[in-house]
Amino acid sequence: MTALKNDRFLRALLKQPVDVTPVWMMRQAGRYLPEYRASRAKAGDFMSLCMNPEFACEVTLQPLERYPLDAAILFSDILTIPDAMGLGLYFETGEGPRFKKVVNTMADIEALPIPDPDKDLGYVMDAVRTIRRELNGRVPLIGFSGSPWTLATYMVEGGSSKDFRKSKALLYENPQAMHALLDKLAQSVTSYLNGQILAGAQAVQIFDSWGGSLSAAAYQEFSLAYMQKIVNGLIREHDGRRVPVILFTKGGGLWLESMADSGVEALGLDWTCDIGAARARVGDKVALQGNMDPSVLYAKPEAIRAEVGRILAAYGHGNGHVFNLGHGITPEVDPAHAGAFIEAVHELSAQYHV
Ligand code: 1CP
Repeated sequence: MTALKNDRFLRALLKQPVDVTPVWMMRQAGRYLPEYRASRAKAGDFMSLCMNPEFACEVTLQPLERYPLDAAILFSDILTIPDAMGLGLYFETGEGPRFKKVVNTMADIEALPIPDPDKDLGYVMDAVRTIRRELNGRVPLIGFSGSPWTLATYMVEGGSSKDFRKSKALLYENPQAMHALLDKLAQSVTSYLNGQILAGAQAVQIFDSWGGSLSAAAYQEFSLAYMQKIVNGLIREHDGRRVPVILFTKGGGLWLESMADSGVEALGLDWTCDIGAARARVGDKVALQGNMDPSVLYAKPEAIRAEVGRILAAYGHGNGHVFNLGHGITPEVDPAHAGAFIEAVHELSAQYHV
């Protein structure tokens, strides 16, 4: 394998010294980029982008052609797993993801297969291999999956939800069924992420986008416990290097201590936490990734720069910070503003690494 030319992202996750704070953006390949919209039109639709390794590679690299990002993230979606379980994922234009089949009962759950990464999700493994080849060591490649709880919400609701009415009703009415579903998803996610690592992903992130919708007790029992199972089953060394794991629970700021005890290398923070206070709470256990409000990118470059400076100062001197947004970049953002953000992180962070 080619040696990495820029490994500051992996070094920061392992709390090793870096010259400047590394930065990437959740959803960095996406609709705010005109070249992404052109590729999607060429492919036909979003799932065709994901399922064709050449297209997935093309859009993964697009933000790296524009900006000096410190990591690439596999272009795919968290909903590939429920699709591979036979639920039939499709996208209604402007409506977000939908499933042809939903999961309601213990019988539905028992009938779900655990996908084989190479047979059922081979297109994702091919995309990882293609992207690694094309990156040629420029920056590390991040693999990812949704958390069991986050995937379960889509499978039970049949798509996106604001209130998680059906998934929470199932959780409280029939906790055994919810546990059975989460257990199957934890097994599926573990082998999916291990497949990505063997195919060449150099770090992995678990997106627990909807963990923050749960009560403190339910979060422990129905989200964190299953992410813990995954972490326990992941390949942690590959090709002679540690493969760091990042856990991102959106809205999880109150539970950082227990997340830090899970054995992951890093926690992703949304913008509701003060990153300095978060650092004091987790101590030396984990690195932190985050946490600018993506809405700051609607403001002028000077305001973006000021907010980047504020977050860098809040984290303070020393190692263990990967800069990111607190959630995905939105389609309305001006690409020039994303550029100003990345430039500001590199320029303003050098003083914290001397
Ligand atoms: O082109 C389009 O219209 C599709 C928009 C889109 C994109 C660009 C979707 C549909 N997925 C993606 C790519 C994607 N999804 C990536 C690519 C890598 C990157 O550049 O970051 C990643 C990491 C995801 C992960 C994902 N998908 C999450 C977790 C992260 C998060 O934002 O919380 C979730 C919740 C999804 C589900 C999903 N897929 C697509 C949409 C619009 C959604 C969210 C719907 C909802 O809000 O419920």
